[in-house]
Amino acid sequence: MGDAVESFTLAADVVIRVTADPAAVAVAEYLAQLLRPGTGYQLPVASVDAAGAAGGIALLLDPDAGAGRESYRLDSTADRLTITAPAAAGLFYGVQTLRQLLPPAIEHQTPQPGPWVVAGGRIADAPRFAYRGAMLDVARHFFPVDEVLRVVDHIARYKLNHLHLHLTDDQGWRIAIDSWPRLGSVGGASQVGGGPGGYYTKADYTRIVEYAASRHITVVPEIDLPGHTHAALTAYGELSRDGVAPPPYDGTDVGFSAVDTASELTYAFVDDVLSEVAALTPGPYLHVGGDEAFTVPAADYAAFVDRVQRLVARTGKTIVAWHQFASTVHAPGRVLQYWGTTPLDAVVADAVRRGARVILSPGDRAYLDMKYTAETRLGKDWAGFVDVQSAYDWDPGSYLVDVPEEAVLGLEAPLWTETITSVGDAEYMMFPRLPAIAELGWSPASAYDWNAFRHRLAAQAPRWTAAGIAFHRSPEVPWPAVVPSPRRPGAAATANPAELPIPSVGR
Ligand code: TNX
Repeated sequence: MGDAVESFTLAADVVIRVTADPAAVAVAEYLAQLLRPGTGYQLPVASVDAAGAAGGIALLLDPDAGAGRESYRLDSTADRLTITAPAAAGLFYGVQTLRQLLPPAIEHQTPQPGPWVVAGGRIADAPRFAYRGAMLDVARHFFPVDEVLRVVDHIARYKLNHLHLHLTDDQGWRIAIDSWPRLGSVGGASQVGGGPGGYYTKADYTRIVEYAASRHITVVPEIDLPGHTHAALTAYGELSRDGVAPPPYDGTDVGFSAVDTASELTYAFVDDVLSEVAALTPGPYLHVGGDEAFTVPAADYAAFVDRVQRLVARTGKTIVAWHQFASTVHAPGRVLQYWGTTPLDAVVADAVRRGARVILSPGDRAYLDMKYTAETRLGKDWAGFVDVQSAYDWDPGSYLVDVPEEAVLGLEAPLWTETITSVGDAEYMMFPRLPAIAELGWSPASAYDWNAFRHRLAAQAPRWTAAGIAFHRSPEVPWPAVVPSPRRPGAAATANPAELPIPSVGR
C-alpha cells in the first residue's frame, strides 16, 4: 500500500456500482450521501449489472467473501475501488474504512478542492466482538430525536453496532406507553436541574430505530427496574410502596426509588411496558436495568427479577441487565452488563458459569461520563478520572477474572447525563474516548497498541473539527499543532500510508 502509482483517485464523473440487492443499494446511497457534500460530485448509484464502464467504486455482495456478515474486503487500484462483503453490514463497515482512507476534507459539508486519493492496496477486516455499543442516558437530560440521530452517526463512524438508550430513570420517563399514558405526559415532564424534560412518541422512537438500522446499528431499549423508577411513580402513585404519587425529582442522587415488588399491579405494569417496548423494537435485546435498587430487600429483589425475566422471555427478546442481576436465578440467554471497577467479581463469574454472557462497561475504563482529569468541567469521578489511555489500555476479552472470552459478547461505552445538558457536551465526553472503546471492540487483541493508537487517533482530529465536534484535547495524544485546512489541488495525498495494516480507527 502507498505506492502513488497504484492509488485510486475519485474523479468527478465516478459512478458507484452496487449489487442489485436492496440492503446493498442502501449502503451505496449512504456512501454517495457521505461523499457528495465534500466533493461536490454527483456520484450516481447504478447496478453492477448495468452496461457501462467497469471503473469507479463498486460495492459487491459475495456470499463466499470474508469471515462473517460484518466482515469486508477493500481493494484499491488505479482504476477501481472495490468493497466486497458477504452481507450489507460488511459493505457498510468497508464504507466507513473508505471514508477514513480519504483526506479529512471529505468531512466538510461544502465542496473542497481534493484531489480525492485513496492509497492502493488491500484490506481484509472483521470485528473481534459481536456487540460493540454506546449508551446514551436520555432520562437524566432529555435529548431530542435530531440530537440522538447525530450521536448515531458518531457511533457509526467507528463501526459500533448497538445504541443502548437508557429511557427511564428517577428524573424522567422518555417513551410513550399507550396502556399507561401518564408515563410520558407526567413522568416525562422533568429532568435534572428542573428543565422541561420530554419524551419520545412511538413515531419518534421508531424514527431513531430506523435511522440507526440504516447505519447497521441495533437499538437496545432500557426500562430500568425495580429501582430508578421515581418518574414512573410521579405518574402512577399506585405503583409505589405507600401508594402516593411523589413530586418530580430533579436532583442526581441514586438508589432511593422502587416500584412495589409485592403488588400484582406492578407486574401488570411491567408486562404492559415491556410488551409495548418489545413490539416497537426490531432488535433482539430488551434491557431491564436492575442496578442500585438499594431500598428493595435482597429476597424481594430476587423474586422480582425471577418474574421479570419470565415476562421478557414471553416477549421473545433476550434479556440484558446490569450485573446486579448476577446473584439471581439464571434465565436462558441472559446478558449481564458489567459496570464495576474491579476485574474480580465472583458473583458475576458464577452467573457466567450458570450460562450468562457479559457486556463489559467497567466504570473506570468505559464510562464516558467520568471526568478526563480533575479539571474537566463536566462529568463525575466516582470511578476515577478516565483519560484516553485508561479508556484504551485494557482487554475486554480477558478483563474479568474467571470469565472466559467466549462468554464476552462485547463491550459498551455508557454516557450518563446528570451533568450533560447538550449534544455538544455529549460530544466532548465521547471524543476521543468513544473511538478508543470502538477500536477495542473491533480489532484483534494482537493489534492493541497504545502508542500506535494515539498517533492514529491524533490524525482523526481534523475530521472531528470538520464535522463540528468539539473534543477533549487530551495531553496523552499528539494532536496536530494546527488542524490542516483542506489541501491545495495537486498537493501530496496519502491516507496514513505508513500505518497499514491497522485497526478500526484511522485506516
Ligand atoms: C451509576 S452505572 C449508575 C447510574 C449513574 C452513573 C453515574 C449504573 C448501572 N448506575 O445511575 O448515572 O453511575 O456515573
